[in-house]
Amino acid sequence: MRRSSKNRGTAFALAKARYEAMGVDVDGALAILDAISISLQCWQGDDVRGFEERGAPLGGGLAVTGSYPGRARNPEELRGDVQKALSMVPGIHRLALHASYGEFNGRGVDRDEVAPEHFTNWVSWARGLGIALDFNSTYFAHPLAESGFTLAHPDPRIREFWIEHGRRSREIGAAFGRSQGTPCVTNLWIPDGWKDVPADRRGPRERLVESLDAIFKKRFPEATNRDSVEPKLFGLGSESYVAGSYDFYLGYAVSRRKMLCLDTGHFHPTENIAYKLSAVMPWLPGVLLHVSRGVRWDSDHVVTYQDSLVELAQELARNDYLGTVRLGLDYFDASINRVAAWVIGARAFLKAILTALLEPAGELRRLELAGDLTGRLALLEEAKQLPWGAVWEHHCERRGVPPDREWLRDVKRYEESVLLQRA
Ligand code: RNT
Ligand code: ZN
Repeated sequence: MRRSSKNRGTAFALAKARYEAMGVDVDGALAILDAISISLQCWQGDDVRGFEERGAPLGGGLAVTGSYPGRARNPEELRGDVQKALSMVPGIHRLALHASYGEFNGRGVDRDEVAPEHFTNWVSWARGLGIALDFNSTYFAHPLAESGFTLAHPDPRIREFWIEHGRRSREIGAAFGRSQGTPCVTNLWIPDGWKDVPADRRGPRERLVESLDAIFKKRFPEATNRDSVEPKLFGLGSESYVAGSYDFYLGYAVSRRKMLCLDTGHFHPTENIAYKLSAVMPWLPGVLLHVSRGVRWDSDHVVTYQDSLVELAQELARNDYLGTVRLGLDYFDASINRVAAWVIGARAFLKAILTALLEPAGELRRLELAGDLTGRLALLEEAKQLPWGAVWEHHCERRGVPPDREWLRDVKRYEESVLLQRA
C-alpha cells in the first residue's frame, strides 16, 4: 500500500514536469478541479421509484432496465448509498432530488400538495454531510400524466394540477437554497408529446407557455432558487412530437431569463452539446447540464470517459464556463451495482474535466491565431496521450479518496455488508 502510494508520487512528479514543459499549470488545474461540484442524481439509487405510496408505473417515456440486487427501498437506504458513493468521488458534490423523493409518512401527499416539510430529513442530512441539494419537479409516474400530457394537456383542470406542482417545487427549491446558503437549481422536465403524427403542433406549445408563465410568476431571490427548463427530442411514446423541444425551450429560456438544462441524451446522436454551449451561453442566464450517455437512443447509460464527454469538458474548461455552468448527472442503470454506477459516472466526468484543464490551451490558441493549422492538429493529437492518469491518481490521494483499482473493493464490501442484506 505505502509502496503504491510512493509510486504514484513519482508518477505524478514526472507527469507534472512533462506538463510544465508544455506550459501547463498543473497546480492551477487541480485548484480549479477542487472547486467543481457535480450534482448527483438521487434516482440512480432506486431505479427512479421515489417514495410515494402510490407506486404508479414510471411512464413518461422513462425506462429502467436490469435487476441487480440492492436497490434502495427507503430514504435511509438511499441516503446511505449516496453517502457511500460520495466517499469515492473526490471533491464536494451536490445531490439532485425529485419531488417524488419526499418523506410523506403514509399520508398520501399528492404532487399538488408537496412542500418543504416533506424534505426536512434530506435537508438536515445534507447539512450534516456538508453538501447542497438541487431539485426537480416530477411530471411522470402519476395517473394525471398517463395520457402523456401534463402542462400542455388540453384539460385546464389537469394543467392546473401540474402548474401547482411546479409552483410547489420552486418553493421547495427556495427553501433548500435559504437553508444551504447556495442557490438550488430547480429543474423542470415534462414528457408531453405524441406517439404518432399530430394534427396540432401549435396548441400544446401555446398551452405550455401559459402554464410555464403561471409556474414562474412568483420571483425568488437568485441566491435561493434558480429555475431551469429541460428540452427533449423524443421519448418512448412521444416519438413524433415533443411539445418542449429544444427550439421551444431555448426561446423560452432566453425570453424569460431561465436556465436551460441540456441533457446529453436529448439530441440527435450526431449532435453534441459541446458544440452548442458557446452558441447559447451569450443569451442565457445559465445552463444546467444533465450528463448522460445514450446508446443508440436516449438510453441513459452510465456516463463513461469517451470523446463526446471530453469534448464537452474541453468547452467548459477552454471557455471558462466551469464556474457558471451547473453540472449534473442523469442516468439510471439497474443492471450493475447502483453505487458503483454513481461512482463510475461522476469520476468519468471529473476525469474528463481534468484532462480538459490539462490541455496545452495557450499553445493551441497561439497556433490557431497564427494560422498554423498543421501544428494545431498535431498538438491536439499529442495532447490525447499526455499522462493525465498520474495527475488523477494524485488528485484522488490528496482528496482522501481511493484511486482507480481500489474504490471498487470498497463498493464490493458495501455490497456484501449492506446491499445484499436488503433481499
Ligand atoms: C427525462 C429527463 C429527466 C429525467 C430525470 C429523472 O428524459 O432527462 O431529466 O431523466 O428527471
Ligand atoms: Zn435529464
